[in-house]
Amino acid sequence: MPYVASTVHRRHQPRGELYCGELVPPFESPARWDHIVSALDVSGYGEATSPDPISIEALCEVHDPAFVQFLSEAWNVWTESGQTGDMIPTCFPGRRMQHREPDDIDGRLGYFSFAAETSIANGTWEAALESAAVARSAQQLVSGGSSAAFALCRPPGHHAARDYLGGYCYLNNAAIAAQGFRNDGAAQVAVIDVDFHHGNGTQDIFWERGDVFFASLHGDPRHEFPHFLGFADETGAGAGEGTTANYPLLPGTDAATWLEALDDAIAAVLGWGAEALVVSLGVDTFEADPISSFRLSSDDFTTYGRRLGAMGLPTVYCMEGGYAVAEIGTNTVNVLTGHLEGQL
Ligand code: 7XA
Ligand code: ZN
Repeated sequence: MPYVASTVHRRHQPRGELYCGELVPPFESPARWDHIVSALDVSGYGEATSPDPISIEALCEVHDPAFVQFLSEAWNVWTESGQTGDMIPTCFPGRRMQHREPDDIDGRLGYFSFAAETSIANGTWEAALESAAVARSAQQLVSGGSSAAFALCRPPGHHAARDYLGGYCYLNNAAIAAQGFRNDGAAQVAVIDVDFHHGNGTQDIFWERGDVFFASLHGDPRHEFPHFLGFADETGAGAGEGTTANYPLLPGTDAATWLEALDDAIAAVLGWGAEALVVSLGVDTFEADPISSFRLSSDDFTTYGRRLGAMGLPTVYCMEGGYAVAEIGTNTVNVLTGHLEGQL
């Protein structure tokens, strides 16, 4: 399976993450990427393919142009206004407040964010843009004839909605890949999100679209981030009614329960008639993940990779979360290798 990656991700290195009332070293670190590349190398996946540049117009197929404009200029505007720290959002539009973009950069930051663990630093925009390019290039490899490809995206993307960032995500790489499949001729595209956290951003982007099916298995939002989306009764609206499927699962969920939900999601996607598949691949469902609570073992990743491969769809895997850094490479490669075994 070919994989697409770029070292430009290293430009994104926020100084800290707000976690349990402390500013701690970010869980979403450049080392994650290094461990995945090493594991791909050891397992014989060969050299990475470099991405082609992605246009602003391509981003705006799934994101609000005003949000993209904000992301592209935020760091420069922030530093030119005399700020020296990273951009941490601290003020959000609450219920019954106005949803109007302010002029002030701190106000704009809060307006375009939903969570404060995610900051914008020097190089964040360049890395996020490259991460989107990685996803789109992997999708183009698949549309061009490869049965599957892996997009080693960093920063991740599935929490980034049409017009807000959060959960370590800025641009929604999986949505960009799904839109790419549509542009390249697939009439119906599915996204299956297997990250521990609900893909609120992807759901938001495709909520009212009947051409993209979104299924997510994740920690129950009553207990887990992002808390305010991902309930089982969210099924889409308008033309998208019935094309969203959520599987909220309790803390401590084991492989048997998780795989049952995956089988259900796979049946829903196949029954709907998907012609291409994007997998939001977070491996923070791992039993030793430091910020998550499911109990999948490294072998379980191979098991579910086989089931995804057996769907027989042209597939792009987009990297999302996973913070057990020592095992992130093994767990990621296990899914990809399982996929290759399953598709035979
Ligand atoms: O899939 N998303 C993640 O892995 C990021 C979750 C961020 C949680 C932050 C909670 N304060
Ligand atoms: Zn996650």
